[in-house]
Amino acid sequence: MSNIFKRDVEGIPTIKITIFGPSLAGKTSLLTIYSILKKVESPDQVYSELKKIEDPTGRTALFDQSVFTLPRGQGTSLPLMRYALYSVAGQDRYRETRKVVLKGTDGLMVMLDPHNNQWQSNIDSLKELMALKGEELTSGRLPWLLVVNKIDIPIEERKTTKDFFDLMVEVGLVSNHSEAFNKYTEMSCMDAKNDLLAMPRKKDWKEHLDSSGRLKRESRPDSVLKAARPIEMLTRLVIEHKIKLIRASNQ
Ligand SMILES: Nc1nc2c(ncn2[C@@H]2O[C@H](COP(=O)(O)OP(=O)(O)O)[C@@H](O)[C@H]2O)c(=O)[nH]1
Ligand SMILES: [Mg+2]
Repeated sequence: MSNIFKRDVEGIPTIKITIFGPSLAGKTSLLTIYSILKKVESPDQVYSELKKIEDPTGRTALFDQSVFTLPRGQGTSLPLMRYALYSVAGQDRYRETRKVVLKGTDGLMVMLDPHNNQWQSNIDSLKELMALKGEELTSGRLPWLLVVNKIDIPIEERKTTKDFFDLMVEVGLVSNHSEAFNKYTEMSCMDAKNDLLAMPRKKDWKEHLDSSGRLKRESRPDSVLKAARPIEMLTRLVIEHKIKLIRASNQ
């Protein structure tokens, strides 16, 4: 495995994924939903429950973190691995903590807020990110995806997909709309949370459980699929990227 995969205190190769974005975008919400989902679907893969470091008002003060074991795919030769999910504290005053949380990150999820009155905070956040990690992101050295949350907000109160593509080009994250399209997803943590919490109240609830009482993966509501997919895609991108590095270093 070489040292391309970092190892945790138990010596298990662990990849670090960080969610970066402005305050209130929904970063903590996404980690919360993902943790609930894993707990009901695959409790054996929850290595460390969600830890939140909050200030007295309930805002993220340093980071949130949870750690999961990677499911072993059929026929893969990958050893036991873990992925640690972090989200940064988005408020301006925590700028210095964000640098620390970003250290050693293997994959980056940018999470933005489409609400009209949050537009400037998206711009500030992306500019900060470009100053810190721009070179790694645009060169392909750091795998990343961009997620716009809160797509449940009425269209007249939020920015459009095109606005976000334009912004991605403007800050230099991508060079054109087709590149932006390949990195971009929209979702709603609120819809995902509501749909997930409504499931046990459904008449056919039992049909969604396997023989051990776990939620079947194919029973994920569409909103939950959309919320979990970027994390799962990014985890895959990071592993593929690292495997390429290992192959290159063995040649
Ligand atoms: N309408 C809507 N509100 C959301 C959504 N996700 C999160 N929120 C709300 O946005 C606020 C900030 O969420 P939080 O997860 O703490 O954001 P963070 O600062 O990025 O960690 C909270 O009031 C959430 O309830 C969503 O998908 N839709
Ligand atoms: Mg937060």
